[in-house]
Amino acid sequence: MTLRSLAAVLVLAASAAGHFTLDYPKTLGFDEDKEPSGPCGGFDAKSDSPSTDFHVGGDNVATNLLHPQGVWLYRATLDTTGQSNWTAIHPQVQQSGLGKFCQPALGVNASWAGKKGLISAVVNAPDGILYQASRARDRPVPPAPRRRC
Ligand SMILES: [Cu+2]
Repeated sequence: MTLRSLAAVLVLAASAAGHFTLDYPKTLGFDEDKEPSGPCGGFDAKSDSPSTDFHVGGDNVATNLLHPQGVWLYRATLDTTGQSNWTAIHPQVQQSGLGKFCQPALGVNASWAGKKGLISAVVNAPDGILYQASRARDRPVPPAPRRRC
């Protein structure tokens, strides 16, 4: 086997092992096969899943990428069905190398204080665009720095 074909096999193996997980805030659900389905990785945002505390002024968004690279988009909406009004909350950022990746202080619009909404991490990975989302509720107190990072 040449090095080149070995590399191809390794990339395929990484794909088979999964895509990415949203570790904080808590995901609505993870299913590897459904993760390419927007807006929430195949899970219904309307379900009565509990909300994670998330400080509107800036909180941790922690992911674990199971691909060697990806470009992240972070977005949020007050539409708790997830069907509309998604707003980017950070410029897109490239991750090189697989593994844990954390934004320590992603903030949303200050006017969202006291409200519930959805926070989403989307990655453009080698095998396509993958989605995860979390139901989040503002907490007035900022988190300890890098609490989940
Ligand atoms: Cu994947």
